[in-house]
Amino acid sequence: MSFRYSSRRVWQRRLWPSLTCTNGNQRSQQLICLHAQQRRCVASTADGVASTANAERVLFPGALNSEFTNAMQFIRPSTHKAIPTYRVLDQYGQVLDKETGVDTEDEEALKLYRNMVCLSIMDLLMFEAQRQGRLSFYMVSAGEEGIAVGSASALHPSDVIFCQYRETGVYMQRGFTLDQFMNQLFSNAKDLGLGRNMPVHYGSKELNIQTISSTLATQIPHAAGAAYALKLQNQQQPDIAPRIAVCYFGEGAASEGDFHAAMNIAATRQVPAIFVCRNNGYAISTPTSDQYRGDGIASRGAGYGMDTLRVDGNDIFAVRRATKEARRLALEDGGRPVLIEMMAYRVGHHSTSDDSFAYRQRVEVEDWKRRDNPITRLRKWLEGRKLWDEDRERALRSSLRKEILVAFDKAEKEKKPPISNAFEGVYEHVTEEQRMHIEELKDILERYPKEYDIDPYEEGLESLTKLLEKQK
Ligand SMILES: Cc1ncc(C[n+]2csc(CCOP(=O)(O)OP(=O)(O)O)c2C)c(N)n1
Ligand SMILES: [Mg+2]
Repeated sequence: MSFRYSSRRVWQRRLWPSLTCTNGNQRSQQLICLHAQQRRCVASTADGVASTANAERVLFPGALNSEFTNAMQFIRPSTHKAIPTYRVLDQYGQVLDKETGVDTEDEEALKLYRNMVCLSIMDLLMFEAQRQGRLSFYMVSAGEEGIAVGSASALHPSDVIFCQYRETGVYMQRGFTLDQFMNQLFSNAKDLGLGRNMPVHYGSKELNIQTISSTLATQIPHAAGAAYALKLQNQQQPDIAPRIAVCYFGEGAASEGDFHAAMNIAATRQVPAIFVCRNNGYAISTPTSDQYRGDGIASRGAGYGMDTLRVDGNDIFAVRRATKEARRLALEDGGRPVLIEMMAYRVGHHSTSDDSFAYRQRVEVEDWKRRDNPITRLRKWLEGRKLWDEDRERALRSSLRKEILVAFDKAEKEKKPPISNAFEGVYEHVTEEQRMHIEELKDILERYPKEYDIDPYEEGLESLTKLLEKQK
């Protein structure tokens, strides 16, 4: 009895300061949480206590429910079995558990297949376009199409998504159009990002996908923070459908400090978030064997106290089912973070700036291409159900190719945004220093018209003159 009393006082002392700067409504909600936490604390202490002479376990504040032992056994990860990899289909497109089956309608499966094929064709064409000098940069998703398309298909459109850069399939599945992709790749005047970002750094407010940033792992704490905001919003606005934050990152990004900070805050705050790690075996030229010694990234999720699953990324049905279940878990008890490690192999080069055969054998890549692939695995399943054949494949590929090239040509011909755009959007008014830069730039462009072709830019030099006048 006396323990219960003192534990309540400890909880009150710990939590009371955070209650002082809130309004009445928030305060009563926090009090409800406080009482729930007290109840949990008391329940977990009721039968195992250090003060009892023959206690079997101790309740250190930092390790609840740990049994005493007189056997000194270091944990040796190398003696443990690796975390298993969840699959629905085998490599031949056969359903492994006939009873559970596949929870995707035929029509939906065909749509997923179409999007994966579209993504792979777009990747090939854009990679070539970069080689021809028509695009400055590109990154393909080869081998990882199932992860992006499959997981996005299991989310709610209002969920807020944070991507790394190899998740073009997430955008495609959410409805980002070919025109929108192409406008961004060409940084033209119709680009949603105003032509200010590197190619492949898409973003869409309408589709609830935050704009990609190249600075590795920064999206992970952003997602944890957004998920915390969503947790509060879900509580405070019960008549709106609850939503979660979803964050994608590579296993290489998981070596950044930001990853660890984000995991820990997400776990301690119990936020409604899914962290999707794409483990594709490489961080540019660094293979996973040089990145970590533990059991992939999944073991870290368990370390942070999160529900965690490892999934075969070549199996789109497994990806979909895992994401659907993760979303359900993420919204349980007001919020809970979940980590899914999706396994795949990066078939393509890291980006158009990389030649991966400088650090890996061609035969390794060829082996993987032959062995497994998310597109061929789904195709085998579709063929097994008589939903697909060679003729349909040929027709689909030819029509997608045409659609992509039409969008490509259109975007290539579009004007670039006005040059003045480079100076806008940071300060409310043009600063003195910026004014000097604008004048200098204008002067250079006027003096060297042969060196600097300003024809492709909307309004030509006029936009700079206008900006200077507007800001007088
Ligand atoms: C903070 C930071 N450090 C380094 C880089 C350079 N960089 C770009 S991508 C990359 C590898 C990331 O690997 P991974 O997260 O596994 O993603 P993948 O490219 O395999 O999809 C590195 C090191 C960067 N962009 N940002
Ligand atoms: Mg990687």
